[in-house]
Amino acid sequence: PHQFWETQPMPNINELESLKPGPIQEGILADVRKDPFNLISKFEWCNVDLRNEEQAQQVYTLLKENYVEDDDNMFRFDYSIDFLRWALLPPGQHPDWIVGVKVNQKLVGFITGIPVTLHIENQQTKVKMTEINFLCVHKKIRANRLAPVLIKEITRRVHIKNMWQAVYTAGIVVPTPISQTRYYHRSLNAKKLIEVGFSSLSARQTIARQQKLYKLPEEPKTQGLRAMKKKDVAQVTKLLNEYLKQFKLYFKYTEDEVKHWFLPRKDVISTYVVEKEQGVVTDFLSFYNLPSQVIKNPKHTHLRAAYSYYNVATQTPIVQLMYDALILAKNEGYDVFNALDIMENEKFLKELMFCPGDGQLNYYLYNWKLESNMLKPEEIGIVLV
Ligand code: EN5
Repeated sequence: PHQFWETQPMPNINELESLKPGPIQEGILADVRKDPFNLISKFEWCNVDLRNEEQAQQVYTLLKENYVEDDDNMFRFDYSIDFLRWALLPPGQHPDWIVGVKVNQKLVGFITGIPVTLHIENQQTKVKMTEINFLCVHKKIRANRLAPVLIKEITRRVHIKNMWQAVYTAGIVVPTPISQTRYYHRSLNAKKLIEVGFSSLSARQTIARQQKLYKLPEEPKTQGLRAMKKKDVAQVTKLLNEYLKQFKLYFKYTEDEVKHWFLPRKDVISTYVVEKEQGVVTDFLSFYNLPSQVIKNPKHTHLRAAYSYYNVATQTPIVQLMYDALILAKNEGYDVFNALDIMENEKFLKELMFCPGDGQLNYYLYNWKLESNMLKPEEIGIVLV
């Protein structure tokens, strides 16, 4: 059933017992293929430069029309160009890790990697690797088995940089997940969620009752809460790295990376810090903007969704901090606030009236065997965008 994945250094359930923790295959730099994998005729590789307006537009359109949908094909992710630049041009990015496949100048396939340092299971094990995302094949050529070639080609380009592991997530199950997490949703605009079919009314419910149930105050409650600024970077970096150490999977962030990933960018990433006394940042919250296109609806074209990113609470109760996140997101015009059941999120999901969604998110490590084969969602300390 997984013709391709069976050829890859991914443990299957029966092998898990006999493997020892660490890399599954040792990589040999001299053995890495020097030239790109062959494509069927008319298909060509290209490196995509997202700083270029036309190329960014091509990627935007491919993803908007062909990327991830929910199980019932009602919604499809609609990543903006600014978001893609944020997600794919972090410090240290390699130009040939943004890979396209074209047919007669038209982009029909895509896959990306970004460099990360991943800490795995204990604080000593840190591995420089790639985070893979945005694998997309145009709907009209799905029968051509292009996805395995895209995966093999980016793997080759990562190997050339002497890196042998990857981390990625997917809504579907392939061999072999290291964790299975669930999406939770908090309604911010009950009427619209019902109108687009994102949520449904039970027999005894009315729109008015739902609106009342999910009503939020006009302003956040936490004293000293404000948008993150450049001057906060050093403190946020310390708070973040210290916080993440408790998880079995987390990235180590440099100050440059925190600047990139956390400084607010309009309609991309929102980060708010708590500055209680003069100059001391004690907590922060963040969420990113990922709208979905509503596939067939007479009244609405888009759903505005905020996704919980990283939140660190050392002085403010986590429930209060995240309640403020909901209020801020509501005031920024979002219809729904989404979060996974990872990190410490279970501590606020129920109390703040999040409901489990019908979507799962599976986490994967390429060419790495864990000590504990499966991680619990609350042991995961990384969020991919
Ligand atoms: C790439 N590296 O399935 C990985 N979303 O629950 C990408 N469901 O929005 C992988 N089906 O449950 C992404 N409403 C995998 C996720 C793909 C998208 C996806 C799910 C996540 C989702 C919604 C809408 C379902 C529509 C029908 C959902 C019900 C909950 C509702 C929330 C509001 C309050 C009342 C209850």
